[in-house]
Amino acid sequence: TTSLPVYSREEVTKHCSTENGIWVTYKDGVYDITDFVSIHPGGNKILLAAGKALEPFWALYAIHEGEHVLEILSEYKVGVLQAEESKKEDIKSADPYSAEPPRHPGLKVNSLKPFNAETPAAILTDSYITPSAIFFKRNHFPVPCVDPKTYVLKIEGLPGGTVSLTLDDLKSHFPKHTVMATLQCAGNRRSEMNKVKQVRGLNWGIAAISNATWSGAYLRDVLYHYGFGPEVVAKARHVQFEGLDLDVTGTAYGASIPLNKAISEEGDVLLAYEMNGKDLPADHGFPVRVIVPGIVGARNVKWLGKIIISDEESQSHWQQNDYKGFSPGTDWDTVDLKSAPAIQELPVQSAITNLTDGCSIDRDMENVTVKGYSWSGGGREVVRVDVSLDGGKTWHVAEFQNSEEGETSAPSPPPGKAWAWKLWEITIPLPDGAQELEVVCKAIDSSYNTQPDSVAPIWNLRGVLSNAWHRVRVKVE
Ligand code: HEM
Ligand code: MTE
Ligand code: MO
Repeated sequence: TTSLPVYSREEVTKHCSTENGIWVTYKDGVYDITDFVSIHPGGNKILLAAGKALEPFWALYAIHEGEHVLEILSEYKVGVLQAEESKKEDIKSADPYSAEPPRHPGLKVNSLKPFNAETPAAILTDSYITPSAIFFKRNHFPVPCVDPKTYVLKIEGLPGGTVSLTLDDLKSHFPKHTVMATLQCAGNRRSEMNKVKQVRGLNWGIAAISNATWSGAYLRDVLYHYGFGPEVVAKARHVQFEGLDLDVTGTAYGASIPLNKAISEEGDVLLAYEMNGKDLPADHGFPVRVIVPGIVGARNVKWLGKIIISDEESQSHWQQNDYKGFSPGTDWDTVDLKSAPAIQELPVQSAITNLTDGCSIDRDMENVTVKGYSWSGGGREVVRVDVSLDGGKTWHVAEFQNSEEGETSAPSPPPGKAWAWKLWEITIPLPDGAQELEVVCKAIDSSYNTQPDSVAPIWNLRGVLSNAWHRVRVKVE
């Protein structure tokens, strides 16, 4: 074995620029991460740790706790830190997560800091409208504490200059509209991609998706009220949103949507201040968030602080370098993050919620019941869900929950405005003598788009857009 050179802290500190190389320490190891910086999934804030110890930064992002992160780091080891010095490392920083809201104990937590959790799959489709407490939560930073009395929403890019609105302005000057919309994270079902080949991101199961009613003012009403018109249309293409939640560098979460979607009468884009008939909960963007029905969760900016009408997309990391799809052949060494468009409308999706992979059912049962959800992006309605018990050789058409089922019913949406999911169910006779079933579902939307049959051809390095047929193996015992 070769023994690595020993470096002092002072020496490491000098390596904090691209010219001298970017070095960091972790415990008593010294790492040259110059080549990793541009492919870091968390973006260039990694440079904050240049020449320093990683620990205090990683303490802010528990996402780094996994073995996979240490594995990546180990590839870049170039030396060890002088013995006495490594013990001196005790840089404590105040915990920015000390004021997080209370959360439902049933949530399946993916990461605590920032808080990311999904609804338990078994209860996901128990109600058509997901109770807010168990609605999936996807935060990139600490939840900001916003005082509704002093809250101001700024709008830039209108002819009359910057507009400032209070929460009261929003509630009292504009008609209140309620829209039922399903939100889905781009990373929903990422864990299935991980089984094909490791991807980078939170290991979401099938429940980074939930359905709620949202109430507030239409974004278009607000924009038109403050002077939006042909003059703006001539120059602008995008509407950017900035959150009030900040990362360690003071940069806000941000995203943008096409201007057409924002102002269309058919778009139903809301500046929402209520979720399921109550004030927005802290985790879901209190006091105001934007709801962009049919569009990937990431653009539904919470804790909305600013709206910017612009000729360009949001320059935020999440619009420019993340939430994009790539070829299965693209890896972190070859990826050109700028080359793909930002995800907006999501593809058609469905999953089985009442059976889990590896579960067993009683062979004396005559029938097997399969339940799940289905949804598609862009307001495309799911028109059919097919279910198979034999891995896709033979198929049965599932039934949507209908109006006879009381509160679980979905009123049929106008064409092109199917913002909410459709829950489905089917009971199929148990095939004679079957030892094992491979239960599969796939949805078809109003454009006759359907889900791909397997994960490998849609695998991508970030694990987004995971919408292959959902397959669950069930033992018959
Ligand atoms: C995400 C590795 C340093 C901030 C990630 C992920 C990996 C990674 C693998 C994706 C994790 C996952 O989703 O499974 C590393 C390595 C580092 C490093 C190897 C050191 C060599 C840092 C530093 C910061 C940082 C110093 C902050 C100052 C972030 C953030 C994310 C992230 C914010 C999350 C992005 C998101 O929300 O999806 N990092 N990281 N990282 N990293 Fe790092
Ligand atoms: N808005 C802000 N300000 N900060 C965030 O971290 N996360 C986005 C989006 N809006 C986020 C945000 C992502 S990736 C998703 S999937 C949805 O919020 C999740 O919304 P929810 O937590 O209400 O389910
Ligand atoms: Mo997301």
